[in-house]
Amino acid sequence: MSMEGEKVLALLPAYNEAAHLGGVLEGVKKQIPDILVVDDGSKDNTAEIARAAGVELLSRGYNCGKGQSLKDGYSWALEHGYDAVIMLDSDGQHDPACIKDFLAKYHETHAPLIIGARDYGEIPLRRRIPNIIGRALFSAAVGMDIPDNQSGYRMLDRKLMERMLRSEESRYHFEVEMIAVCIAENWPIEWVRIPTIYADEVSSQNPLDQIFGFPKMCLKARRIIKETRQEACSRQK
Ligand SMILES: Nc1nc2c(ncn2[C@@H]2O[C@H](COP(=O)(O)OP(=O)(O)O)[C@@H](O)[C@H]2O)c(=O)[nH]1
Ligand SMILES: [Mg+2]
Repeated sequence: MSMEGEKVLALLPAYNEAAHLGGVLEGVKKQIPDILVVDDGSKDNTAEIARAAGVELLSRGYNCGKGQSLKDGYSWALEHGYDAVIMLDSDGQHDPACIKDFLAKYHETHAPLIIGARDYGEIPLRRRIPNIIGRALFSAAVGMDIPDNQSGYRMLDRKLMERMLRSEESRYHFEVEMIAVCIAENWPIEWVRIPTIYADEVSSQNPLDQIFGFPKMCLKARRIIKETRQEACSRQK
């Protein structure tokens, strides 16, 4: 999609999302014509649904993880001359109608990273408490208020896509690493409000990994910030 001469691509990672992908793509098409689905060894007919919808598709026979699929999507976008991507989940948790809010924010700020932040007030209490604690701990770890570190609804410019292709993270921590990279590089992060949608979806993340992985993730974010800043300092010497 062209916005003041800028080409923007919608990027949807999809793993076994046959039940939701078709509906999500219909919604996305109303907002933006250029769409890429990255299917990553799905065992259902995710790929057929993308083909039937007439969108661009990268599909491989084995699973490499969400982070790797996003990187594949960025490489494709850069090769095809896109200036920015808007990435969103294919499981129905992200309302495609918000794409226009990302475009408006990008137009206004040209921030390298714009993240869709869920309004925690809308989340059931059982989920809200861990979210509030997680927000406080993560924000303290990285030294900046990060209202939503988990959200996969994001817009990235070329500079950040190129930078993230250097990441070695292939799975979920990729998105947290992206936040750390922006903080370390002093690249502004902007936010748009998105609704919280819990449908019948089941997360493919293991709950124990989510709990015990959290402190590790905070430490990793701190380490990335420190190392990236050191790298920048030694470049300047
Ligand atoms: N291509 C690809 N997509 C994935 C993979 N794992 C998850 N996804 C997609 O990433 C999005 C978020 O995954 P989900 O399991 O719902 O995570 P959660 O909502 O953060 O709990 C969905 O669109 C998934 O289909 C993967 O290994 N490969
Ligand atoms: Mg989900």
